[in-house]
Amino acid sequence: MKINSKLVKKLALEHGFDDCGITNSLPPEKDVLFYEKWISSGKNAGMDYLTRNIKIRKNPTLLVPEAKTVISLILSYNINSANQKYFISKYARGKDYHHVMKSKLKSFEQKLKNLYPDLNSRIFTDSAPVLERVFAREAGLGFIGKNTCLIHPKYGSFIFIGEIICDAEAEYDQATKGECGDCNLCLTACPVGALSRFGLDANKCISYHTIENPGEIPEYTANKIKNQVFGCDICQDVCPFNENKPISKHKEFYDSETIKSLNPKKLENMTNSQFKKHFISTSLYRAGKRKLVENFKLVENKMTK
Ligand code: B12
Ligand code: SF4
Ligand code: SF4
Repeated sequence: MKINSKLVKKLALEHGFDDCGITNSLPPEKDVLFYEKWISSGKNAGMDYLTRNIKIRKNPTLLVPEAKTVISLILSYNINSANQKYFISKYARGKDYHHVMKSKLKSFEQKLKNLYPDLNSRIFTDSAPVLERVFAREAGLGFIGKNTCLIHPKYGSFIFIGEIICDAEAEYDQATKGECGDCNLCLTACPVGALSRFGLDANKCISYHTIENPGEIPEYTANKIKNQVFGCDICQDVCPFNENKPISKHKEFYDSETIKSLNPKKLENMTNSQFKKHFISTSLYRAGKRKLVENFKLVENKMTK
């Protein structure tokens, strides 16, 4: 079976995605090698899940039988929001993108299934062993910068990636050719020196330690944290490719009252069930109340020094 790529891309834009590109489901060897080297040098820090399922990352037919095609889709979250006293990464100021992206992918997949009833497919965003940035680049949705982010020519890097992997054939897009050139702004701006030509070293990264690391933040990184309670956007904020980009049309990602009014006292006084009620629809919920309280303590200590 073959899907009509032009039609699928047109339907994706009509469905509200900001862009769509289509590529074959085998990731290039150079990217697989890069990934394996990244893992073997320990740059994944405590994210053990990244060391598992490497076979699947290399070969998506283990996720979707007979997989041939990746339909890669993006949503911009370039929101117009002033930084606050306690910094929360832009990606987490509105609704949890996993929910927003998944529901959009699901309804779009259904549209495709109505059009192609024999299509066998699955949707993914963030949570599966899929090399999402690589497929998006191969699908012509942008290049991968030295900050390791996918940079879309129209929307910049404040974008989420999702994909539909399916067993149909298609006309494929050309991979994006752009690059950073001589620019090194993100490398020099990163307060912990986590970026290099070997990728991002999560052992140092503020984003990793304030979001994903369930344990104590090591001294080296803790010393460099200023007001970052959850995540870090420095290597994207300094990027010239993010200047003058259109504001996201997806209101779900705009600042939510819950996040805007968050402060350490309020958080500490919340019961676990209140925390769940207020935060379950946001990306902060996954980190958990205890982790957020610890992060606030660290930041408050810095502010009173
Ligand atoms: C683990 C993870 C993290 C880790 C590690 C990030 C990292 N840079 O590796 C941490 C917690 C730090 C993180 C932070 C963020 N993340 Co994150 N994360 C992931 C996850 C789950 C896996 C990424 C991964 O495999 N990393 C390992 C490296 C080696 O792989 P990679 O980054 O994909 O890079 C590949 C290519 O870029 C290429 N490559 C890169 N450099 C080079 C150089 C050479 C020479 C070659 C040949 C190839 C090459 O090869 C690599 C692997 O094949 C993906 C979802 C997914 N399934 O892909 C989301 C994902 C990458 N994250 C995303 C986002 C939005 C973020 C944050 C902005 C938000 C946040 N969570 O704070 C920050 C951004 C920080 C940053 N500068 O990357 C988006 C990326 C959007 C974009 N524009 O690129 C993703 C795709 C989730 C999604 N579905 O939208 N993340
Ligand atoms: S997210 Fe922050 S700490 Fe991590 S690499 Fe980017 S600038 Fe450095
Ligand atoms: S800041 Fe410069 S080096 Fe870093 S990703 Fe953007 S263009 Fe590339």
